[in-house]
Amino acid sequence: MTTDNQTPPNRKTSHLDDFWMPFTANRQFKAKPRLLDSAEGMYFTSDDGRKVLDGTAGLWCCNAGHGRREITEAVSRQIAKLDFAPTFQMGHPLPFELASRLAEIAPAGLNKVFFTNSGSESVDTALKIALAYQRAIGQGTRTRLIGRELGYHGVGFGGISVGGMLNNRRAFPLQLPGVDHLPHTLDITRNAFSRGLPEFGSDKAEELERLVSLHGAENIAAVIVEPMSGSAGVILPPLGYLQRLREITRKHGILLIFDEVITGFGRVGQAFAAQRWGVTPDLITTAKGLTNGAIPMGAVLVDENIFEAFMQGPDGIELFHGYTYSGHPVACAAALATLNIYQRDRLFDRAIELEGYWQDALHSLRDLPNVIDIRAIGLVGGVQLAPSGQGAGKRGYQVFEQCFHNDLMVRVTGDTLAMSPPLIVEKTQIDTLVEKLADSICQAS
Ligand code: PXG
Repeated sequence: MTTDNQTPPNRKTSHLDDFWMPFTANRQFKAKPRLLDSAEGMYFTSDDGRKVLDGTAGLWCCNAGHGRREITEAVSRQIAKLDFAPTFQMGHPLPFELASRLAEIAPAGLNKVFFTNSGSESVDTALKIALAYQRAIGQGTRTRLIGRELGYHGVGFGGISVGGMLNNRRAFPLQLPGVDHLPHTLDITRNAFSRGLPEFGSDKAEELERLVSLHGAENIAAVIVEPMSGSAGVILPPLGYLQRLREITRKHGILLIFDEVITGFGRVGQAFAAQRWGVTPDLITTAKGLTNGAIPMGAVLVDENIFEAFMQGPDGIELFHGYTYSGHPVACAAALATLNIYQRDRLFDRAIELEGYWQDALHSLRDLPNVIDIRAIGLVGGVQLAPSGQGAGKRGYQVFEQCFHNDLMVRVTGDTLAMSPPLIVEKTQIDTLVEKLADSICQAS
């Protein structure tokens, strides 16, 4: 804001100045931009004409690869036919059809679907449903929420309150009250270079019993965790950990929410991590892969008993919550086309079939300089480097930049490189990805 006696800052130097980029070092980026122009299959094309291998499915969302004609065509047809229709006290067929399709692939019982536009909205929706449900069943004292250290649940006030990534929280001190955090499960000392799920750490779930003893179960509404933490650097659940969380929550009448914004839609080898690891939560939050990233959309899958509890109340609106774009026709069309591709091409199975190859490939980096851990499951992997003497995150960022320079897109969080290629990836492309990553790690050392 400028006042009369203040001159506006004038650092406009290029056409990139006015977009305040999300989760980006704006000044650094604009001084040395990385711009993408188009995408097809496993590759982006950069603005300088390079083919860049997509090692991250965009931002963990393009699970069926880029430029899928079926999705593009479904979106074009739908926008021409019905560009928008309200879903508040009105309806159109697509969200009903999409909800049924999601219920078919969801864990048994999670067959009620609330639509949102993003992962952050899915998380806030799930937390609100959990609180309102406890009231609906006469458990209104259950208002506390429990998240986990290093958890990422998007950027809404609910999500950052239960989330556990310091930088996402520290500048926003006004958060939800009554939130606790379980300890994270990253334990490199005991679990470094584990193949598949790490052996040690299921005891970290016992901390939930301690929080129950401290606050009383009658005051706790829900626990939310990512079954596998994505953003914090691919942190896998120790063997038995999720099972233990389920036992403890069930015993105490606490709802369990799995945030599957990243793990949903095949990333770890089944439709949802809940199925891969045999633990059924009460709610699942999704987004990203739901539409293959083509149109923003999220969904919360809810246990039918939770939904039924709301249907026992007085006539009228059962849940005062929703978004203008909940069940948007164009997003639904994109999601339906996406689910068709996932099922027709058996892409979730591919993540299982390629898992061994993927793990071998990533674990081949073990002896490279500064590699201190490798974690991989399904078609997701993290390679953690020791921080350089210049500070935490510097080496990781250097490798990320070098990868892009070497025509490979990866994600970096701290000193961990995260990879989650589209599920259409071929073995030869896995080889290329790993070679380019290895080169970049060596060059950055
Ligand atoms: N929950 C989880 C588990 C997520 O990973 C969100 C919620 C929020 O989704 P939206 O659609 O509101 O962004 C996410 C998002 C990264 C990265 O590379 C991860 C996300 C988003 C952008 C980058 O770590 N996850």
